[in-house]
Amino acid sequence: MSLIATDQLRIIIGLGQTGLSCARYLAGRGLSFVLVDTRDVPPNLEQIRSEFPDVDLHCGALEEALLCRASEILLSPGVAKDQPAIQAAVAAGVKLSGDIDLFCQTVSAPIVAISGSNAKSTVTTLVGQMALDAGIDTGIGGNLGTPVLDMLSAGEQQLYVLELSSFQLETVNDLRATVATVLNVSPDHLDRYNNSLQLYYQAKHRIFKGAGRVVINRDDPLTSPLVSTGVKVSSFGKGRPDLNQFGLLEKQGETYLAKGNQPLLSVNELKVRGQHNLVNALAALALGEAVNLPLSSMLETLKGFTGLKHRCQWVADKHEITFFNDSKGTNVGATVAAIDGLASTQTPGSRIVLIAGGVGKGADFSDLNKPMQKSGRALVLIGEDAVQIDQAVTCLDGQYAASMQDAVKQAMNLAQPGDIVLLSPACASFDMFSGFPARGDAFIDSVETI
Ligand code: UMA
Ligand code: ADP
Repeated sequence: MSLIATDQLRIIIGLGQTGLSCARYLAGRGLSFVLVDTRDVPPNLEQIRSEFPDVDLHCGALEEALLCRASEILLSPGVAKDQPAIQAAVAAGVKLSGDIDLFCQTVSAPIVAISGSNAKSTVTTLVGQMALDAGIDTGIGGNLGTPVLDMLSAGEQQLYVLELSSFQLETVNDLRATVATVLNVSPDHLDRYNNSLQLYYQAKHRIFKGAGRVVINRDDPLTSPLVSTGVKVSSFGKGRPDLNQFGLLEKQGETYLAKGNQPLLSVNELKVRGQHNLVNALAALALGEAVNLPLSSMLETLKGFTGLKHRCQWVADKHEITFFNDSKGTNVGATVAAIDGLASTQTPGSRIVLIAGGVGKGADFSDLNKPMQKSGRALVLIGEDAVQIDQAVTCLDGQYAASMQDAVKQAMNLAQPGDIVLLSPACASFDMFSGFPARGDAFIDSVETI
Protein backbone atom coordinates (compact mmCIF):
# COMPACT_ATOMS: atom_id res chain seq x y z
CA MET A 1 0.00 0.00 0.00
CA SER A 2 1.54 3.31 -1.02
CA LEU A 3 1.45 6.38 1.20
CA ILE A 4 1.94 9.30 -1.16
CA ALA A 5 0.95 12.87 -0.28
CA THR A 6 -1.25 14.58 -2.87
CA ASP A 7 -0.36 18.23 -2.19
CA GLN A 8 3.23 18.24 -3.38
CA LEU A 9 5.01 19.44 -6.51
CA ARG A 10 6.59 16.43 -8.15
CA ILE A 11 8.91 16.96 -11.07
CA ILE A 12 9.76 14.14 -13.43
CA ILE A 13 13.07 14.74 -15.21
CA GLY A 14 13.49 12.78 -18.42
CA LEU A 15 10.92 11.89 -21.05
CA GLY A 16 12.32 8.50 -21.98
CA GLN A 17 10.79 5.15 -21.00
CA THR A 18 11.33 5.75 -17.29
CA GLY A 19 9.91 9.28 -17.26
CA LEU A 20 6.87 8.08 -19.17
CA SER A 21 6.32 5.21 -16.74
CA CYS A 22 6.57 7.63 -13.77
CA ALA A 23 4.08 10.00 -15.43
CA ARG A 24 1.60 7.19 -16.03
CA TYR A 25 2.05 5.96 -12.47
CA LEU A 26 1.37 9.37 -10.91
CA ALA A 27 -1.46 10.21 -13.32
CA GLY A 28 -3.08 6.85 -12.57
CA ARG A 29 -3.15 7.80 -8.90
CA GLY A 30 -4.54 11.25 -9.53
CA LEU A 31 -1.29 12.94 -8.48
CA SER A 32 -0.11 16.07 -10.27
CA PHE A 33 3.37 16.51 -11.69
CA VAL A 34 5.50 18.62 -14.01
CA LEU A 35 7.53 17.11 -16.86
CA VAL A 36 11.08 18.27 -17.62
CA ASP A 37 13.63 17.16 -20.21
CA THR A 38 17.07 18.65 -20.85
CA ARG A 39 16.68 18.30 -24.61
CA ASP A 40 14.94 21.00 -26.66
CA VAL A 41 13.00 18.36 -28.54
CA PRO A 42 12.96 15.06 -26.66
CA PRO A 43 11.80 11.94 -28.47
CA ASN A 44 8.17 10.97 -27.71
CA LEU A 45 7.26 14.66 -27.37
CA GLU A 46 4.09 14.40 -29.44
CA GLN A 47 2.99 11.22 -27.69
CA ILE A 48 3.56 12.83 -24.31
CA ARG A 49 1.68 15.99 -25.27
CA SER A 50 -1.31 13.95 -26.40
CA GLU A 51 -1.22 11.58 -23.41
CA PHE A 52 -0.81 14.36 -20.83
CA PRO A 53 -2.33 17.45 -22.52
CA ASP A 54 -2.78 19.41 -19.27
CA VAL A 55 0.64 18.73 -17.78
CA ASP A 56 3.20 21.54 -17.57
CA LEU A 57 6.13 20.60 -19.83
CA HIS A 58 9.60 22.22 -19.75
CA CYS A 59 12.20 21.30 -22.39
CA GLY A 60 15.78 22.54 -22.69
CA ALA A 61 18.29 23.65 -20.05
CA LEU A 62 17.23 22.72 -16.50
CA GLU A 63 15.64 25.65 -14.62
CA GLU A 64 17.07 25.87 -11.13
CA ALA A 65 14.21 28.02 -9.79
CA LEU A 66 11.64 25.47 -10.94
CA LEU A 67 13.52 22.49 -9.52
CA CYS A 68 14.03 24.25 -6.17
CA ARG A 69 10.25 24.64 -5.79
CA ALA A 70 9.68 20.88 -5.99
CA SER A 71 9.04 18.65 -3.02
CA GLU A 72 10.36 15.67 -4.94
CA ILE A 73 12.28 15.13 -8.17
CA LEU A 74 11.90 11.80 -9.95
CA LEU A 75 15.10 11.57 -11.94
CA SER A 76 15.49 9.33 -15.00
CA PRO A 77 18.59 7.11 -15.02
CA GLY A 78 20.08 8.71 -18.13
CA VAL A 79 20.31 12.10 -16.37
CA ALA A 80 23.35 12.64 -14.14
CA LYS A 81 22.47 14.12 -10.77
CA ASP A 82 25.65 16.20 -10.45
CA GLN A 83 24.21 18.97 -12.68
CA PRO A 84 24.18 22.34 -10.89
CA ALA A 85 20.39 22.88 -11.07
CA ILE A 86 19.73 19.42 -9.54
CA GLN A 87 22.39 19.90 -6.89
CA ALA A 88 20.91 23.31 -6.00
CA ALA A 89 17.50 21.67 -5.54
CA VAL A 90 18.98 18.96 -3.33
CA ALA A 91 20.76 21.63 -1.26
CA ALA A 92 17.41 23.40 -0.92
CA GLY A 93 15.96 20.22 0.64
CA VAL A 94 14.23 18.72 -2.40
CA LYS A 95 14.00 14.92 -2.21
CA LEU A 96 15.73 13.14 -5.09
CA SER A 97 14.10 9.87 -5.99
CA GLY A 98 13.30 7.66 -8.95
CA ASP A 99 11.09 4.97 -10.37
CA ILE A 100 12.73 2.21 -8.32
CA ASP A 101 11.81 3.83 -4.99
CA LEU A 102 8.23 4.42 -6.18
CA PHE A 103 7.99 0.78 -7.23
CA CYS A 104 9.34 -0.53 -3.93
CA GLN A 105 6.92 1.63 -1.96
CA THR A 106 4.05 0.21 -4.00
CA VAL A 107 4.58 -3.56 -4.12
CA SER A 108 4.62 -5.93 -1.21
CA ALA A 109 5.86 -9.07 -3.02
CA PRO A 110 9.49 -10.19 -2.46
CA ILE A 111 12.10 -8.52 -4.65
CA VAL A 112 15.31 -10.04 -6.02
CA ALA A 113 17.57 -7.07 -6.84
CA ILE A 114 20.50 -7.67 -9.19
CA SER A 115 23.29 -5.30 -10.12
CA GLY A 116 26.93 -5.63 -11.20
CA SER A 117 29.16 -4.33 -13.95
CA ASN A 118 28.42 -7.40 -16.06
CA ALA A 119 26.11 -10.41 -16.27
CA LYS A 120 23.08 -8.52 -14.87
CA SER A 121 20.77 -9.28 -17.79
CA THR A 122 21.83 -12.92 -17.98
CA VAL A 123 21.38 -13.58 -14.26
CA THR A 124 18.13 -11.58 -14.05
CA THR A 125 16.68 -13.54 -16.97
CA LEU A 126 17.84 -16.83 -15.46
CA VAL A 127 16.42 -16.18 -11.99
CA GLY A 128 13.18 -14.91 -13.56
CA GLN A 129 12.92 -18.04 -15.70
CA MET A 130 13.67 -20.25 -12.69
CA ALA A 131 10.80 -18.62 -10.81
CA LEU A 132 8.39 -18.91 -13.74
CA ASP A 133 9.35 -22.56 -14.24
CA ALA A 134 8.63 -23.13 -10.55
CA GLY A 135 5.08 -21.89 -11.19
CA ILE A 136 5.47 -18.48 -9.54
CA ASP A 137 3.87 -15.37 -11.11
CA THR A 138 6.97 -13.26 -11.67
CA GLY A 139 7.64 -9.75 -12.90
CA ILE A 140 11.03 -9.44 -14.61
CA GLY A 141 12.28 -5.98 -15.52
CA GLY A 142 14.26 -2.84 -14.75
CA ASN A 143 17.39 -1.99 -16.71
CA LEU A 144 16.75 -5.15 -18.74
CA GLY A 145 14.14 -3.18 -20.68
CA THR A 146 10.72 -2.92 -19.01
CA PRO A 147 10.62 0.05 -16.61
CA VAL A 148 9.68 -1.32 -13.20
CA LEU A 149 6.52 0.80 -12.88
CA ASP A 150 5.22 -0.55 -16.20
CA MET A 151 5.22 -4.02 -14.64
CA LEU A 152 2.42 -2.91 -12.30
CA SER A 153 -0.11 -2.93 -15.15
CA ALA A 154 -0.06 -6.75 -15.02
CA GLY A 155 -1.30 -6.61 -11.39
CA GLU A 156 0.81 -7.48 -8.38
CA GLN A 157 2.96 -10.56 -8.96
CA GLN A 158 4.17 -13.10 -6.39
CA LEU A 159 7.82 -12.19 -7.01
CA TYR A 160 9.84 -9.47 -8.77
CA VAL A 161 13.28 -9.96 -10.28
CA LEU A 162 14.88 -6.61 -11.06
CA GLU A 163 18.01 -5.74 -13.01
CA LEU A 164 19.28 -2.44 -11.58
CA SER A 165 21.97 -0.27 -13.13
CA SER A 166 24.24 2.06 -11.19
CA PHE A 167 22.32 4.93 -12.85
CA GLN A 168 19.04 3.67 -11.40
CA LEU A 169 20.59 2.96 -8.02
CA GLU A 170 21.89 6.55 -7.69
CA THR A 171 18.38 7.69 -6.74
CA VAL A 172 17.45 4.70 -4.58
CA ASN A 173 16.82 5.70 -0.97
CA ASP A 174 15.25 2.56 0.47
CA LEU A 175 15.08 -0.58 -1.62
CA ARG A 176 14.39 -3.23 1.04
CA ALA A 177 15.00 -6.13 -1.36
CA THR A 178 14.39 -9.64 -0.08
CA VAL A 179 17.79 -10.48 -1.54
CA ALA A 180 20.28 -8.18 -3.25
CA THR A 181 23.51 -8.76 -5.11
CA VAL A 182 26.27 -6.91 -6.95
CA LEU A 183 27.52 -9.70 -9.20
CA ASN A 184 30.92 -8.15 -9.95
CA VAL A 185 32.56 -4.72 -10.09
CA SER A 186 34.91 -3.59 -12.84
CA PRO A 187 35.29 -0.10 -14.31
CA ASP A 188 32.40 1.09 -16.49
CA HIS A 189 30.59 4.38 -17.12
CA LEU A 190 33.56 6.29 -15.70
CA ASP A 191 32.58 9.26 -17.86
CA ARG A 192 29.45 9.53 -15.69
CA TYR A 193 31.38 9.11 -12.41
CA ASN A 194 34.05 11.75 -12.87
CA ASN A 195 36.60 8.99 -13.56
CA SER A 196 36.10 7.61 -10.05
CA LEU A 197 35.67 3.87 -9.58
CA GLN A 198 34.73 4.63 -5.98
CA LEU A 199 31.71 6.75 -6.96
CA TYR A 200 30.58 4.03 -9.36
CA TYR A 201 31.04 1.39 -6.64
CA GLN A 202 29.14 3.50 -4.11
CA ALA A 203 26.21 3.86 -6.52
CA LYS A 204 26.12 0.09 -7.03
CA HIS A 205 26.20 -0.64 -3.31
CA ARG A 206 23.01 1.37 -2.73
CA ILE A 207 21.29 -1.86 -3.82
CA PHE A 208 21.97 -3.27 -0.32
CA LYS A 209 19.92 -0.57 1.47
CA GLY A 210 17.50 -2.43 3.71
CA ALA A 211 18.19 -5.83 2.09
CA GLY A 212 17.00 -8.85 4.07
CA ARG A 213 19.70 -11.05 2.61
CA VAL A 214 22.72 -10.55 0.37
CA VAL A 215 24.55 -12.74 -2.12
CA ILE A 216 28.24 -12.03 -2.73
CA ASN A 217 30.82 -13.14 -5.31
CA ARG A 218 33.73 -14.78 -3.42
CA ASP A 219 36.10 -13.98 -6.30
CA ASP A 220 35.40 -10.24 -6.18
CA PRO A 221 35.84 -8.48 -2.82
CA LEU A 222 34.17 -5.34 -4.20
CA THR A 223 30.84 -7.21 -4.18
CA SER A 224 30.76 -7.58 -0.37
CA PRO A 225 28.76 -4.93 1.46
CA LEU A 226 29.06 -3.95 5.10
CA VAL A 227 25.92 -5.51 6.50
CA SER A 228 24.49 -5.50 9.98
CA THR A 229 24.37 -8.72 11.97
CA GLY A 230 21.17 -10.56 11.22
CA VAL A 231 21.44 -10.09 7.47
CA LYS A 232 22.15 -13.52 6.00
CA VAL A 233 25.03 -13.65 3.50
CA SER A 234 25.47 -16.43 0.97
CA SER A 235 28.04 -16.68 -1.79
CA PHE A 236 29.00 -18.00 -5.20
CA GLY A 237 32.40 -18.30 -6.86
CA LYS A 238 34.58 -20.37 -9.16
CA GLY A 239 36.35 -22.27 -6.40
CA ARG A 240 35.31 -25.26 -4.33
CA PRO A 241 32.44 -24.03 -2.13
CA ASP A 242 32.25 -24.05 1.66
CA LEU A 243 29.27 -25.64 3.37
CA ASN A 244 25.96 -24.28 1.95
CA GLN A 245 27.71 -21.97 -0.54
CA PHE A 246 27.72 -22.31 -4.35
CA GLY A 247 30.82 -23.12 -6.40
CA LEU A 248 32.50 -25.56 -8.79
CA LEU A 249 33.57 -29.05 -7.77
CA GLU A 250 35.83 -31.48 -9.67
CA LYS A 251 34.81 -35.13 -9.45
CA GLN A 252 36.34 -37.94 -11.48
CA GLY A 253 37.60 -35.51 -14.09
CA GLU A 254 34.25 -33.77 -14.48
CA THR A 255 33.27 -30.27 -13.31
CA TYR A 256 30.02 -29.82 -11.41
CA LEU A 257 27.96 -26.89 -10.19
CA ALA A 258 27.90 -27.60 -6.47
CA LYS A 259 26.46 -26.54 -3.14
CA GLY A 260 28.93 -27.24 -0.37
CA ASN A 261 30.34 -30.68 -1.08
CA GLN A 262 27.19 -31.76 -2.94
CA PRO A 263 27.55 -31.91 -6.76
CA LEU A 264 24.35 -30.57 -8.33
CA LEU A 265 24.79 -30.65 -12.08
CA SER A 266 27.62 -31.56 -14.48
CA VAL A 267 28.61 -28.46 -16.45
CA ASN A 268 28.45 -30.66 -19.56
CA GLU A 269 24.67 -30.53 -19.17
CA LEU A 270 24.61 -26.75 -19.68
CA LYS A 271 24.08 -25.21 -23.13
CA VAL A 272 25.83 -21.89 -22.40
CA ARG A 273 29.54 -21.49 -23.23
CA GLY A 274 32.45 -20.17 -21.18
CA GLN A 275 33.47 -20.32 -17.55
CA HIS A 276 31.88 -16.92 -16.81
CA ASN A 277 28.53 -18.49 -17.63
CA LEU A 278 29.13 -21.22 -15.02
CA VAL A 279 29.60 -18.42 -12.49
CA ASN A 280 26.36 -16.84 -13.70
CA ALA A 281 24.53 -20.14 -13.17
CA LEU A 282 25.93 -20.35 -9.61
CA ALA A 283 24.83 -16.77 -8.89
CA ALA A 284 21.32 -17.57 -10.12
CA LEU A 285 21.17 -20.66 -7.88
CA ALA A 286 22.22 -18.63 -4.82
CA LEU A 287 19.63 -15.93 -5.55
CA GLY A 288 16.89 -18.46 -6.30
CA GLU A 289 17.60 -20.32 -3.09
CA ALA A 290 17.27 -17.04 -1.16
CA VAL A 291 13.65 -16.75 -2.31
CA ASN A 292 12.96 -20.45 -1.73
CA LEU A 293 12.84 -21.66 -5.32
CA PRO A 294 13.02 -25.47 -5.42
CA LEU A 295 16.52 -26.69 -6.27
CA SER A 296 15.41 -29.45 -8.66
CA SER A 297 13.34 -27.02 -10.71
CA MET A 298 16.20 -24.47 -10.83
CA LEU A 299 18.53 -27.15 -12.18
CA GLU A 300 16.02 -28.04 -14.92
CA THR A 301 15.88 -24.35 -15.92
CA LEU A 302 19.68 -24.22 -16.10
CA LYS A 303 19.76 -27.26 -18.37
CA GLY A 304 17.40 -25.59 -20.85
CA PHE A 305 18.96 -22.09 -20.78
CA THR A 306 20.67 -21.24 -24.07
CA GLY A 307 21.88 -17.76 -23.05
CA LEU A 308 20.83 -14.36 -24.32
CA LYS A 309 21.46 -13.06 -27.82
CA HIS A 310 24.62 -10.93 -28.20
CA ARG A 311 26.25 -12.44 -25.05
CA CYS A 312 28.92 -14.92 -26.16
CA GLN A 313 26.38 -16.19 -28.68
CA TRP A 314 27.62 -18.88 -31.03
CA VAL A 315 27.09 -17.65 -34.60
CA ALA A 316 28.71 -20.10 -37.03
CA ASP A 317 31.55 -22.50 -37.77
CA LYS A 318 33.17 -21.61 -41.08
CA HIS A 319 36.45 -22.87 -42.54
CA GLU A 320 37.27 -24.43 -39.13
CA ILE A 321 36.85 -21.05 -37.44
CA THR A 322 34.14 -20.48 -34.81
CA PHE A 323 32.44 -17.07 -34.66
CA PHE A 324 31.01 -15.69 -31.40
CA ASN A 325 28.92 -12.54 -31.04
CA ASP A 326 29.48 -10.82 -27.69
CA SER A 327 28.28 -7.38 -28.78
CA LYS A 328 26.95 -6.80 -25.23
CA GLY A 329 30.58 -6.83 -24.05
CA THR A 330 30.49 -3.05 -23.63
CA ASN A 331 33.27 -2.60 -21.06
CA VAL A 332 36.75 -4.00 -20.51
CA GLY A 333 35.69 -6.36 -17.68
CA ALA A 334 33.08 -7.99 -19.92
CA THR A 335 35.55 -8.51 -22.75
CA VAL A 336 38.17 -9.96 -20.39
CA ALA A 337 35.52 -12.40 -19.08
CA ALA A 338 34.46 -13.34 -22.62
CA ILE A 339 38.06 -13.99 -23.77
CA ASP A 340 38.99 -15.98 -20.64
CA GLY A 341 35.63 -17.75 -20.57
CA LEU A 342 35.80 -18.91 -24.20
CA ALA A 343 39.53 -19.68 -24.09
CA SER A 344 38.94 -22.05 -21.16
CA THR A 345 36.71 -24.20 -23.40
CA GLN A 346 39.12 -24.33 -26.37
CA THR A 347 41.48 -27.05 -27.49
CA PRO A 348 45.20 -26.34 -26.86
CA GLY A 349 46.81 -24.28 -29.62
CA SER A 350 43.65 -22.52 -30.74
CA ARG A 351 43.50 -18.79 -30.12
CA ILE A 352 41.15 -15.83 -30.30
CA VAL A 353 40.96 -13.08 -32.92
CA LEU A 354 39.23 -10.23 -31.11
CA ILE A 355 37.16 -7.53 -32.80
CA ALA A 356 36.92 -4.56 -30.42
CA GLY A 357 36.31 -0.81 -30.41
CA GLY A 358 33.62 1.85 -30.33
CA VAL A 359 32.93 4.46 -27.65
CA GLY A 360 35.31 3.73 -24.77
CA LYS A 361 33.54 5.76 -22.04
CA GLY A 362 36.92 6.83 -20.61
CA ALA A 363 38.06 3.24 -19.92
CA ASP A 364 41.63 2.03 -19.45
CA PHE A 365 42.06 -0.69 -22.06
CA SER A 366 45.41 -1.97 -20.78
CA ASP A 367 43.61 -4.75 -18.86
CA LEU A 368 43.09 -6.44 -22.23
CA ASN A 369 46.83 -7.19 -22.44
CA LYS A 370 46.81 -10.12 -20.02
CA PRO A 371 44.03 -12.19 -21.61
CA MET A 372 45.14 -11.29 -25.14
CA GLN A 373 48.73 -12.27 -24.39
CA LYS A 374 47.50 -15.58 -23.02
CA SER A 375 44.83 -16.41 -25.60
CA GLY A 376 44.87 -13.82 -28.40
CA ARG A 377 45.90 -14.38 -32.01
CA ALA A 378 45.13 -10.91 -33.36
CA LEU A 379 43.21 -7.71 -32.64
CA VAL A 380 40.96 -5.98 -35.18
CA LEU A 381 39.81 -2.49 -34.23
CA ILE A 382 36.73 -0.50 -35.18
CA GLY A 383 35.16 2.80 -34.16
CA GLU A 384 35.91 6.04 -32.39
CA ASP A 385 38.38 4.80 -29.77
CA ALA A 386 40.28 2.29 -31.96
CA VAL A 387 43.55 4.19 -31.60
CA GLN A 388 43.24 4.32 -27.81
CA ILE A 389 42.80 0.55 -27.65
CA ASP A 390 45.71 0.03 -30.04
CA GLN A 391 47.97 2.19 -27.85
CA ALA A 392 46.90 0.45 -24.63
CA VAL A 393 47.10 -3.13 -25.92
CA THR A 394 50.82 -3.46 -26.50
CA CYS A 395 51.06 -7.25 -26.75
CA LEU A 396 49.68 -7.27 -30.33
CA ASP A 397 49.59 -4.87 -33.28
CA GLY A 398 45.99 -3.76 -33.83
CA GLN A 399 44.60 -3.92 -37.39
CA TYR A 400 42.17 -1.13 -38.27
CA ALA A 401 38.86 -1.81 -40.01
CA ALA A 402 36.45 0.76 -41.47
CA SER A 403 33.23 -1.23 -41.04
CA MET A 404 31.95 -4.39 -39.39
CA GLN A 405 32.11 -6.21 -42.69
CA ASP A 406 35.74 -5.16 -43.14
CA ALA A 407 36.50 -6.21 -39.54
CA VAL A 408 35.01 -9.68 -40.03
CA LYS A 409 36.90 -10.09 -43.30
CA GLN A 410 40.22 -9.12 -41.72
CA ALA A 411 39.56 -11.29 -38.66
CA MET A 412 38.77 -14.25 -40.88
CA ASN A 413 42.08 -13.78 -42.74
CA LEU A 414 44.05 -13.52 -39.49
CA ALA A 415 42.45 -16.58 -37.86
CA GLN A 416 43.93 -20.07 -38.18
CA PRO A 417 41.98 -23.36 -38.24
CA GLY A 418 40.60 -24.09 -34.76
CA ASP A 419 40.57 -20.40 -33.76
CA ILE A 420 37.69 -18.29 -32.52
CA VAL A 421 36.70 -14.92 -33.99
CA LEU A 422 35.08 -13.01 -31.14
CA LEU A 423 33.24 -9.70 -31.38
CA SER A 424 33.48 -8.33 -27.83
CA PRO A 425 34.07 -4.61 -28.29
CA ALA A 426 34.77 -3.45 -24.68
CA CYS A 427 33.00 -0.28 -25.81
CA ALA A 428 29.55 1.19 -26.37
CA SER A 429 28.31 1.12 -29.95
CA PHE A 430 26.74 4.53 -30.55
CA ASP A 431 29.47 5.87 -32.86
CA MET A 432 28.58 3.32 -35.55
CA PHE A 433 25.29 1.65 -34.55
CA SER A 434 21.94 2.38 -32.90
CA GLY A 435 22.90 0.07 -30.02
CA PHE A 436 24.58 -3.23 -29.14
CA PRO A 437 21.81 -5.31 -30.81
CA ALA A 438 22.38 -3.57 -34.18
CA ARG A 439 26.15 -4.03 -33.80
CA GLY A 440 25.70 -7.75 -33.05
CA ASP A 441 23.32 -8.15 -35.97
CA ALA A 442 25.84 -6.45 -38.29
CA PHE A 443 28.44 -8.97 -37.11
CA ILE A 444 26.10 -11.92 -37.70
CA ASP A 445 25.20 -10.61 -41.19
CA SER A 446 28.87 -10.12 -42.06
CA VAL A 447 29.74 -13.65 -40.91
CA GLU A 448 26.86 -15.08 -42.89
CA THR A 449 27.86 -13.30 -46.10
CA ILE A 450 31.55 -14.18 -45.86
N1 UMA B 1 18.31 12.20 -21.75
C1 UMA B 1 18.63 13.53 -21.85
N2 UMA B 1 17.91 14.42 -21.15
C2 UMA B 1 16.88 14.06 -20.36
C3 UMA B 1 16.55 12.71 -20.28
C4 UMA B 1 17.30 11.79 -20.98
O1 UMA B 1 19.55 13.91 -22.57
O2 UMA B 1 16.26 14.95 -19.73
C5 UMA B 1 19.09 11.21 -22.52
C6 UMA B 1 20.01 10.39 -21.61
O3 UMA B 1 21.25 10.99 -21.42
C7 UMA B 1 20.07 9.06 -22.35
C8 UMA B 1 18.72 8.96 -23.03
O4 UMA B 1 18.20 10.26 -23.05
O5 UMA B 1 21.06 9.09 -23.34
C9 UMA B 1 17.79 8.01 -22.33
O6 UMA B 1 17.74 8.33 -20.94
P1 UMA B 1 16.51 7.92 -20.03
O7 UMA B 1 16.89 8.06 -18.61
O8 UMA B 1 15.28 8.63 -20.48
O9 UMA B 1 16.38 6.39 -20.41
P2 UMA B 1 15.07 5.48 -20.46
O10 UMA B 1 14.47 5.54 -21.81
O11 UMA B 1 14.19 5.81 -19.33
O12 UMA B 1 15.73 4.03 -20.27
C10 UMA B 1 16.23 3.70 -18.97
C11 UMA B 1 17.59 3.03 -19.11
N3 UMA B 1 18.48 3.92 -19.85
C12 UMA B 1 19.56 4.48 -19.27
O13 UMA B 1 19.88 4.25 -18.12
C13 UMA B 1 20.39 5.39 -20.12
C14 UMA B 1 17.43 1.72 -19.86
O14 UMA B 1 18.66 1.03 -19.82
C15 UMA B 1 16.40 0.85 -19.15
O15 UMA B 1 16.17 -0.32 -19.92
C16 UMA B 1 15.09 1.62 -19.01
O16 UMA B 1 15.33 2.85 -18.30
C17 UMA B 1 14.05 0.83 -18.21
O17 UMA B 1 14.41 0.67 -16.87
C18 UMA B 1 19.43 1.04 -21.03
C19 UMA B 1 20.88 1.35 -20.73
O18 UMA B 1 21.62 1.68 -21.65
C20 UMA B 1 19.34 -0.34 -21.69
N4 UMA B 1 21.34 1.22 -19.47
C21 UMA B 1 22.74 1.42 -19.11
C22 UMA B 1 23.53 0.12 -19.27
O19 UMA B 1 22.92 -0.96 -19.28
O20 UMA B 1 24.78 0.19 -19.33
C23 UMA B 1 22.84 1.87 -17.67
P1 ADP C 1 24.81 -6.67 -18.24
O1 ADP C 1 23.33 -6.64 -18.26
O2 ADP C 1 25.40 -6.45 -16.88
O3 ADP C 1 25.46 -5.87 -19.31
P2 ADP C 1 24.82 -9.25 -19.67
O4 ADP C 1 24.25 -10.46 -19.05
O5 ADP C 1 24.05 -8.59 -20.75
O6 ADP C 1 25.19 -8.21 -18.50
O7 ADP C 1 26.27 -9.60 -20.21
C1 ADP C 1 27.06 -8.57 -20.77
C2 ADP C 1 28.45 -9.06 -21.06
O8 ADP C 1 29.14 -9.30 -19.85
C3 ADP C 1 28.51 -10.37 -21.79
O9 ADP C 1 28.35 -10.16 -23.17
C4 ADP C 1 29.91 -10.87 -21.42
O10 ADP C 1 30.86 -10.22 -22.25
C5 ADP C 1 30.10 -10.33 -20.01
N1 ADP C 1 29.85 -11.31 -18.92
C6 ADP C 1 28.92 -12.28 -18.83
N2 ADP C 1 29.02 -12.94 -17.66
C7 ADP C 1 30.03 -12.36 -16.97
C8 ADP C 1 30.61 -12.57 -15.69
N3 ADP C 1 30.17 -13.52 -14.86
N4 ADP C 1 31.65 -11.77 -15.32
C9 ADP C 1 32.11 -10.82 -16.14
N5 ADP C 1 31.60 -10.57 -17.37
C10 ADP C 1 30.56 -11.33 -17.78
